[in-house]
Amino acid sequence: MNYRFSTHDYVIFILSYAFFFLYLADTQSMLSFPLLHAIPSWLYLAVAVVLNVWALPVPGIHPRLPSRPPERTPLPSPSVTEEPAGKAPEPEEKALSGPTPEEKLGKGLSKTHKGFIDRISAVFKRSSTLDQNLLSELEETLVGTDIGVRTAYALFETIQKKAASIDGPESAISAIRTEIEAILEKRESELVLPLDIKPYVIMVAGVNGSGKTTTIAKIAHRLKNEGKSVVIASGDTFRAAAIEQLEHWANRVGADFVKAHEGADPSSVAFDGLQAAISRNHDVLIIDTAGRLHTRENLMEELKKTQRVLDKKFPGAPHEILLVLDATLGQNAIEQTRQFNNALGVTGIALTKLDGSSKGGVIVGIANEFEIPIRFIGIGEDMDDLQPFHARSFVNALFLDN
Ligand SMILES: Nc1nc2c(ncn2[C@@H]2O[C@H](COP(=O)(O)OP(=O)(O)O)[C@@H](O)[C@H]2O)c(=O)[nH]1
Ligand SMILES: [Mg+2]
Repeated sequence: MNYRFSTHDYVIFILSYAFFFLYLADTQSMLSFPLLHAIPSWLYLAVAVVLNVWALPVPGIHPRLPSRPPERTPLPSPSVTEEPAGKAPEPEEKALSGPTPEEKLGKGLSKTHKGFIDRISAVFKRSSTLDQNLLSELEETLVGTDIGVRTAYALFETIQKKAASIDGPESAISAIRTEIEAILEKRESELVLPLDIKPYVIMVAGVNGSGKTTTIAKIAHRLKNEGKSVVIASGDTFRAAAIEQLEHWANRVGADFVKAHEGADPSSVAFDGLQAAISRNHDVLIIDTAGRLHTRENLMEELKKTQRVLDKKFPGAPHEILLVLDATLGQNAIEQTRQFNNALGVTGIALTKLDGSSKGGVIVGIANEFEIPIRFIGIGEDMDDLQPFHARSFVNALFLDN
């Protein structure tokens, strides 16, 4: 069972033993206080037993454990997805064994399939000859998707060049698929921790609500499963609730946590995190950052300052500047990448909320316009719903008609 005792649990345990000793002392007539002695000894025992059982991590009994199986760890505030109302619940056996990563990816990308691939397919289904009319319709459709104008034209030109060999809807879609895969393949590069860098410092940036905090929790969860020791620093000091949210997840995934107070200087929190990572001998430090600031000071300047502070203390840090992007924003994500990359030199991207978006085609635009590795994709709110980005499986899932 993946449950860690918290301070709260230990206090309850200690209390339960205190009551047990009171019970023993009372049965041996060793309680010298008349007030304590007046209480029947069975009551001490009952309280001890109740407290002890209460602190056991048993689903349905423990106050902070859900009564459903704990393998899947949902995030606290599910965002609204476009699931049809009245959908039948998944069978119990399915929930226990769980879908495979491929099934999850296919399901996660089903909305993007409809919003991107189905639109292109529809063009070819209207006519079987690749004439001028169809080509201009394709051009218009591609520009209307979320991949961005530049990438739309690049894709269009490739198809135009291959026009002679395209003899029907299937070969047209297959040509587009090949091109998309070629674009995405160039950005496939998993986040691998080098053995000679310790602590490996990951600074996570992105606008508010993009999914930074939950992505940090998911990455920490992955790293912990790989046997790494992780410390998380709460550099988003804008709201106290954001710090608490991160602390909750750090506890939940078993990562060490460096807490800041609301309004603290983000770069000094990052510095404290680095200091803690070094002195406590952690493998990885993950730093959360703000998507906006208390002061009118420029966010990018603040993030650059954090970068400088880290590099000064530990030359080379941060080793990864991970930009978290929300797929539901469509083409805005391209603009965000440009801004963060110009300011910070982004070294990796995590694209979140693909499961809730029909605009996931934006990943093709990002991959085409920026030479930045795509490290992760977020396809849901469970801890395991962050997958390393693999171009081939992504494209397979994207073109899956489900
Ligand atoms: N459906 C879905 N929701 C996500 C995903 N990643 C993050 N979220 C949700 O997005 C919301 C904002 O996330 P949060 O981590 O607080 O964003 P932050 O402001 O950048 O730290 C939360 O409700 C998360 O549960 C994802 O991959 N899929
Ligand atoms: Mg946050």
